[in-house]
Amino acid sequence: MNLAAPDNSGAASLEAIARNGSLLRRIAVRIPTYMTDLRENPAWLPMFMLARTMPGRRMHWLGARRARPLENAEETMFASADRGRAVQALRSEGLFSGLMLPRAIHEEIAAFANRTPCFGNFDRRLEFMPQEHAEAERRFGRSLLSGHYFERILDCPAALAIQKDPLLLDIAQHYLGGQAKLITTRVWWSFPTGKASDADKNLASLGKYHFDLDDWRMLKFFFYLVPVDAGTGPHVYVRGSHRRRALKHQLTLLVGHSAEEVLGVYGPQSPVTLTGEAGLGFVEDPFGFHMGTVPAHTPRLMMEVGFGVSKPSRRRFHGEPVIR
Ligand SMILES: O=C(O)CCC(=O)C(=O)O
Repeated sequence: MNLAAPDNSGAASLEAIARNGSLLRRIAVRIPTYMTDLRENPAWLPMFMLARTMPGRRMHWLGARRARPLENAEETMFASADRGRAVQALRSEGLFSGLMLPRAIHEEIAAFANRTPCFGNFDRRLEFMPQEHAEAERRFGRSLLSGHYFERILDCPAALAIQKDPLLLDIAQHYLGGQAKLITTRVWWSFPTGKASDADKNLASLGKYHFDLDDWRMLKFFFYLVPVDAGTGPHVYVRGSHRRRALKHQLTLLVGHSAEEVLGVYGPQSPVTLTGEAGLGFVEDPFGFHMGTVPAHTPRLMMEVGFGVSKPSRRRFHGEPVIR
């Protein structure tokens, strides 16, 4: 696979307009990205138009193939995990929590992250060491809410071990169907910063409920690589929101909606805030509404391994949101 990433210069400002400007402007700035996605995979267009509607999704789920038994299923690092329970919880709630990484694995990734420069706000020009976050904000003259490793994370054997763990593929194939394949692997920091604009937060998927629309059927495994409490920007998932969708949220090009609107549909008890120790993993159907929150005091280091059923997008493999 060619993992060379496209030049992302200006991506942050484009994405900022895309999330905050008028609807027409928001669509207009994304057109080059849409065109690239379309050229790379023409089947992207029907997905983009129809996968947001419940009838479209239901039709697509009918094509889910039976999962094949994995020959190396026993070789998982998640000794006590139960695939059946995970898949059942995903079907009913859209979320399963309680996968625990071995200590040596999450410590190795955290050590890698601490000695490797990351890229701020998805912009390859904003490169800095994570410990030097405050200094980097001064140097670049802007708030840095996220720091991604993009393809650099493939140099970390522990991250590759998670990406290739048979339990993840097994859960993905039993939930999404036998077509399930790896579509993303990313590791990134979310940093506390007093100065983040709404555009920065939107770019980092923080602070606003949204659903993902990168494929017809998707599953995302998230792992915390540092302890995460209420002040470390925990992830939030709205239980049950993967199974039903208000018509107004199907018939719009927007994927982000206010908490008031989302909780108005699913109820105030529906969000789960995921806090826990370093190594905690959870898996979700990202068609359900979810968001990260902005860390109040401690940086959060997190890994995502995503599965889908279509050809993976080269651009999105490590999380890059927009190209020019
Ligand atoms: O940072 C987070 O917890 C949220 C990530 C997210 O929303 C996504 O990957 O779609």
